[in-house]
Amino acid sequence: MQQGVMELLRRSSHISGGNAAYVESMYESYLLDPNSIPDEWRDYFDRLPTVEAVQIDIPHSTVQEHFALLGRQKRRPDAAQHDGVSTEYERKQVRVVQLISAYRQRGHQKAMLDPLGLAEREHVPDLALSFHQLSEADFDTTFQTGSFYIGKEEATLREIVDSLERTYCHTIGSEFMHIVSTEERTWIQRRLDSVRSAPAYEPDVKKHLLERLTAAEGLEQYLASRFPGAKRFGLEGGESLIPMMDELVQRAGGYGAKELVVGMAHRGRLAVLVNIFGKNPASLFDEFEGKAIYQGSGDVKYHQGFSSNVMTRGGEIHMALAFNPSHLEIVSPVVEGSVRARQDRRGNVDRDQVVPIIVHGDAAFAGQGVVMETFQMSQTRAYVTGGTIHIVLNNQVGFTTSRREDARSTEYCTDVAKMVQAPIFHVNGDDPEAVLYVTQMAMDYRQEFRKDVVIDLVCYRRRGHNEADEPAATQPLMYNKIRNHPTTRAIYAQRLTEEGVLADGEDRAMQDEYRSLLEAGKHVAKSLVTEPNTAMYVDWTPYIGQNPSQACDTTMPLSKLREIGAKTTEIPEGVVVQRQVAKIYEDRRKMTAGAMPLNWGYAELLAYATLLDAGIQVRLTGQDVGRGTFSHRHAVVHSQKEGESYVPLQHMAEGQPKFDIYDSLLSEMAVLGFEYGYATTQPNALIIWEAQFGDFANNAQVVIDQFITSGELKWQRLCGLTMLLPHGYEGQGPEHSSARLERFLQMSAEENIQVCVPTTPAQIYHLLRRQVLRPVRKPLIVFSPKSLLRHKDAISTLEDLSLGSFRNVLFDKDALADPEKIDRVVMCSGKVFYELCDARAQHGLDNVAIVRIEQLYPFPEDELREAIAPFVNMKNAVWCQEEPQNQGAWYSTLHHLKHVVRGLKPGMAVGYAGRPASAAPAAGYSALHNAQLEQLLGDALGYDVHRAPN
Ligand SMILES: Cc1ncc(C[n+]2csc(CCOP(=O)(O)OP(=O)(O)O)c2C)c(N)n1
Repeated sequence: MQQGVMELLRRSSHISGGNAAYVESMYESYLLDPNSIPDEWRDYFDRLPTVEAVQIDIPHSTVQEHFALLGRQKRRPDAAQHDGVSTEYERKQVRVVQLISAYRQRGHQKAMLDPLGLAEREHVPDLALSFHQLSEADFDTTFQTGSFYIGKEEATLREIVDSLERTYCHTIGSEFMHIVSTEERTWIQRRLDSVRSAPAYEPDVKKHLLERLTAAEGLEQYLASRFPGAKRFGLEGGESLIPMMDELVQRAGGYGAKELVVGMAHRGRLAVLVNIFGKNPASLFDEFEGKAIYQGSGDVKYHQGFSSNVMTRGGEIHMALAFNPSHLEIVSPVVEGSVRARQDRRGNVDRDQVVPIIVHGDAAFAGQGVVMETFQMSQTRAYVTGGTIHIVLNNQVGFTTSRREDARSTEYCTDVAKMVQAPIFHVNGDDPEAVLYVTQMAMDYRQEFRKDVVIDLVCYRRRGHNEADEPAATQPLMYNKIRNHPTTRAIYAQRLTEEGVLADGEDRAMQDEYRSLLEAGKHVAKSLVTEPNTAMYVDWTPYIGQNPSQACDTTMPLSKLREIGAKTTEIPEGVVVQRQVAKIYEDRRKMTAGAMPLNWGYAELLAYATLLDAGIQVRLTGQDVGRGTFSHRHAVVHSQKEGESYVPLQHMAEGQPKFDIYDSLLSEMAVLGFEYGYATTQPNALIIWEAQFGDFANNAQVVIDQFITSGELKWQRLCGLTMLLPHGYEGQGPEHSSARLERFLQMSAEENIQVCVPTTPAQIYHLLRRQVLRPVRKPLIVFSPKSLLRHKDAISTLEDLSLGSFRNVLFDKDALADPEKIDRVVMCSGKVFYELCDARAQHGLDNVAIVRIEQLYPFPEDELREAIAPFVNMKNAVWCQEEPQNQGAWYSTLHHLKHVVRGLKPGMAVGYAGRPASAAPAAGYSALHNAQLEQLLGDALGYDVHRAPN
């Protein structure tokens, strides 16, 4: 386009000589940054034809108008009126515009961001006058200011440079020119330019800032003196976080927000708990003294969550600090999930009533991959939360690792945020007013654009990584500097005294007041609501202390089930369904009528549909869940005509609960973390994450280890999340066979989770219903099938759904017909059952019973005993699995099997029939896979695999 436009401009009879040069450079500036040139010129270039339309003439009147304007602008009293001089002036004018643009692009690199002054302020060539062919000799020349000098059309170059330095290179470094949206960029630019990045705050605002800094410093000092050497991951050096958080809460409240969910790591957490959330200092001191009473296995004090209500200028606001493990950053998606659940609960589609705030460490933010995943989720349909305020508590060191050479390759620790074009405000933590200003701007940006924004609070760490560490051992120069560096509070108090804002003794009085409150063990968060509005909480009491093995009635009258089934297959006429999908829906109609056996996909959808009918929300996410990786679900159909999608389960009845089904981005870790956050916030819903293949869940292992399996025992936080993990040895190679059952079983203890391997459509139907109809909220890990989705024998009837329930153990009905014939009992889980049945039939074996254990944890010993007790002539008991011996359920289940078998037949061993131990989950060659299968079936059923069947 550029060449074409230039040509067009040149050919215009009105543009010649110096004028053309001026317009050309103006146009170049426009291409670089449309906001860097005066509005009229931007509009003009915006309206220029594209290269294809370049032959079309620009109306002469338009060009004339602009040159009339230009003429007015250039005829300065100090400019001589002959052509040469005015051309030179015009050139300079353009250079000034380019200089302004350069400051916006790169001013942050020169800004004074480091309170310690250790980071050398960079020499940024683009900001030198000479780079733009300007010099100090031009200082007193007056130029047009374009969109920079808001409210002032022209200024001397000296004024312009002074203002640029103040706006872009002082204690705030703003990165926003990477944002593609002109509207957003202009918004930020105007905010910064209008007050030169430094608004004049009223004395009471300044005093409040100092009071909050006093709180931050006061708590750490108090803890240091009362509990010297105790680990608390103090905030010292980053005290500005407290006024920042305080402002975020107040400003969010002012916008009408009702809830805030905060995620943060160890650093400064105690200060936030006490000074922002209003945790009673006395109970914190009890924890330091080991007096606190914990339930379950508990957790350290700087991982504990908390919630409270505080009063803001816009009303009461409920705040939750998420429980988090030591694994840095993994709490981020959990916070997002919790926020989304709250927004959904409120029906807050504008996402302005619940706001996520996440505090990061600089090393963790730059290093942990889940940060990128969480950003990538931030605007997707399934996971959007309307923008997160990210605060990086950038103390310039990670444990002992220095920031530049080792901690990262990026320029800033915040660079990852640019991938979603978030604005990034770097701010010097020793300038509390600048901190306040960027905080206000960040919250305003979030509420205006509903997108993520980052504040990089550049500060330092006064002590070691924790209070027992000696930091000078690894960062000698930095700590030499820190030792002599006054605290942020002291610097600001001095500034306010000099400004005359503080009267004599006021500073001391503030400190004394805070300390005496602490000593009295009183609340120090002034806006805490002592009698909170309980309507803002969800009542979890119905789910607490429930027996996880309690029975559950999941039956439903057949007629009602048929009625619901019919609705799930209704597709409006206008939606033209693809041929295979139409066949699936047609088959479902037949299944509803009882004309066809019911398959897995339909049973699963009926579980959702019946729950919706019972008023229960269902949410299902994961990669390709709409169709289903194995094409069995087709819960979302796509019209072949218009391409739009239609979800029958969203059209079951007027005012039905939400049925959310979203294909996820290609992430496991952040997505599973998000769903954990959602499920721990919303008890009365079926929340499901499905892995594409079960083995991919290991990308989310941290979420599984740190939250799903241990969260309840560490933090007493219930979670009813369901994970569907496709699992089964189909000869597809080492990947995609195993969802690593052994890992989940190894993590099972204290009734923390449920591990199930359903093998029939009726079983998955009842299992999913049981998960939410029982008042038990425990994570459910389902090892779901692949080939069984279409297996001729893995079928059920509508009656099985209507009348049955989930059975932890499936008895062998055929064998029970004549139990005395049975001398061999094979116990198994999952798909291998069908292979065992086929082999038993092929070999004509009538002495073998095959019992399926469909729930492996909590292990159903009583039901297993009941299933095999009738086989009084049992001589062999065998566990059969398709997984290798070191994997699958064998080792973690053996003690239960032995206990049951020996209870019936004292001294009897339990044999193993399965693949030999293996480093990889499965064989890479299908011939080997088949040979192993034949062998394990023979071992289980007790025949010689080398002899042909009868
Ligand atoms: C995933 C993970 N890896 C390693 C650690 C160990 N660790 C704890 S704090 C820390 C340094 C964090 O540095 P930074 O993010 O800058 O936060 P800071 O402690 O400086 O506030 C490390 C490596 C951890 N907690 N989590």
